[in-house]
Amino acid sequence: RVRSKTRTSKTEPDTDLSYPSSLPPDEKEAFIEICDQLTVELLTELKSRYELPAEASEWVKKMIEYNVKGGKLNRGLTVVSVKRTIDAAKGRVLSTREFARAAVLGWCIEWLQAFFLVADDVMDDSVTRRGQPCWFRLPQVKLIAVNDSFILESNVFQILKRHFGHEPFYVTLFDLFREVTLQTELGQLLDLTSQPMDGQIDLQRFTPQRYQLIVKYKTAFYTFYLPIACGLILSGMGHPAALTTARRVCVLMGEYFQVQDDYLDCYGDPKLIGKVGTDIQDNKCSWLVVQALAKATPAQRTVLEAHYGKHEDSSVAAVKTLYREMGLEVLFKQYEEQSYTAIQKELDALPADIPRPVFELLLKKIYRRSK
Ligand code: DMA
Ligand code: MG
Ligand code: MG
Ligand code: MG
Repeated sequence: RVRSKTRTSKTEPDTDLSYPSSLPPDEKEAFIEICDQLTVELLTELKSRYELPAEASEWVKKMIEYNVKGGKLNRGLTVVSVKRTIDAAKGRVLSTREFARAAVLGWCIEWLQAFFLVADDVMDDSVTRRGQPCWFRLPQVKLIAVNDSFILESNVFQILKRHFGHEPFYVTLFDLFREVTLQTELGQLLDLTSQPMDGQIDLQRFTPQRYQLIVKYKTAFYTFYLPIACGLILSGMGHPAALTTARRVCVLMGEYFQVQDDYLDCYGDPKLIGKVGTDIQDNKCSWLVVQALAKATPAQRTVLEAHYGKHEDSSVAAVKTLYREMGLEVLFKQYEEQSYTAIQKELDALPADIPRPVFELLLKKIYRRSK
């Protein structure tokens, strides 16, 4: 009898995994090289195990190249710095292999982010992302982008299984990614339904409480908590108490980060942020509109009611003029300083088992960011 050659779901032993024996000295370059290896592995598996014809795997290759690379890589690189910082405290230096494995986990987050962004741009009807047209804007792509975003999400779990399936902490990692994905999707739900669906504009719903809930779920968990938790788990430091402490600080930083994102949507330079703002047109529960509503006179509120959430250039301009009159730029700068100080204070109180330098580095990277 001929035995079926169909592969069972065996988890590869550690020795099956190859990592580059040397990497460029520049951390970011080395990190990017790992992405190329992961892409090759995924495409090979699509052809061999999933019978994907060359034409279709070519699509996936282009789709990955277009959407996964080209970000700031803050999230992915954070996994590496957590691992490095914890090892350094034990007097150890990362080997090339250890760097590569931390980088693989970092790329899982970058891949997850690519999934969220491809879908987010469809839902937000955005125009550009990372300095190029949004993926769904390409005439040959359109709504295939929806399925492509699912493929990017599945890729995360393929990479996790291949590289960490044999580890005792695999289930913990898997559960973390699954949980953070759901949290982000729920945040996106809150973001997208912050206005009633019947076309009525009800600015009463844009409260600071609603805002905090949206940004905690749609941004903080995947942007800050996920990379830190990944680094802790990979370093054998992912015990519940450490994760809970990390989560609290990450939620604070995430809120600060999304307030900046909302500010930059209106005031950022598209050449730097790589995207054109759409929050006013999209009727988003942005930090700016929440602040404006909190201090608006009845006349100013009428302006917002007439122009917020409208696509005409004149309405967008009217809202921007109002923001200027209300001094929202100054208010943001004040928030930025206050928030920075508050986070710094939290960091000073962190227990010893949390890698404080990593948080400090992250905070430094985002403080007064212009992109
Ligand atoms: C960001 O929301 C959240 C996710 C999950 C992508 P956003 O729409 O403000 O992001 P961006 O400004 O990058 O489109
Ligand atoms: Mg968006
Ligand atoms: Mg969005
Ligand atoms: Mg935004």
